[in-house]
Amino acid sequence: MSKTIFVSGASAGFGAAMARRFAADGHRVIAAARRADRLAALAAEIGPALLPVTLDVTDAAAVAALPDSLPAAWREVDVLVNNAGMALGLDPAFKAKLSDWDAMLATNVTGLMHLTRALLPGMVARDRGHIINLGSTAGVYPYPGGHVYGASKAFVAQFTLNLKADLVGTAVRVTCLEPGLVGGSEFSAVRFGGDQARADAVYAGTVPLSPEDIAEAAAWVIGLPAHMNVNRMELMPTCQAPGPLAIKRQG
Ligand code: 8X3
Repeated sequence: MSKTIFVSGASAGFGAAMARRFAADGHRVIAAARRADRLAALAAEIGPALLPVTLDVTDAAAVAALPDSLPAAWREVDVLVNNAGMALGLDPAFKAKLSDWDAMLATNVTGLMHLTRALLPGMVARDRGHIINLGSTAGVYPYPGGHVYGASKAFVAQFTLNLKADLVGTAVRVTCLEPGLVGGSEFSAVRFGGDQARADAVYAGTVPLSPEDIAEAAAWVIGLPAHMNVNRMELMPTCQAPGPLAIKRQG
């Protein structure tokens, strides 16, 4: 059955891959992002199955106004993919920029909360819907320099489970997708302030997951029978594993 799917952060990476995949599967996609030029290119590529919406998820007023600002034929959102998010910096916590921490929380946590709060009431009223939140293995397994990024993704995972608790008795589903190493997106370039060589080094010699792999997982999750809810799904490439605990040896 064709669904109307709202994807935040749809101008690149996982979001753009999901927009392409969902449209190819016969769904309609509301593609939201800050970069209107990227969205226009995606709309030109995908055609009328895609509605581009310029939106900054950290703009609380714009997010609150979103449901009523959508064209009437697009207002009944069946699936919200809270994909917008980023990591900034990999310095240790005692050197990290406070402004980076604030920016990560504003998008990964507050933006996700606000979009959820804006679109969830309609889903509950229609007794139909699915929220897919993009968590991360960084929200489960700590690593040096992960501090606020990992903590923001731990929030996403727990928020997902707590939403589920409130939605028992409705037909609305909630899922946290938790990818590990994924190449082919702007993620690492953004984390390193545009240093492409440093970003490329993250994936050197690996076969990471791709944005299309994440879209595959999302497509599977939303296509499951209505009585099946995937609470959390952790995804890693075969070449990755949760690391050993750190030990400082003497001498
Ligand atoms: C991304 C996972 O390990 O690259 O969410 O930070 S990691």
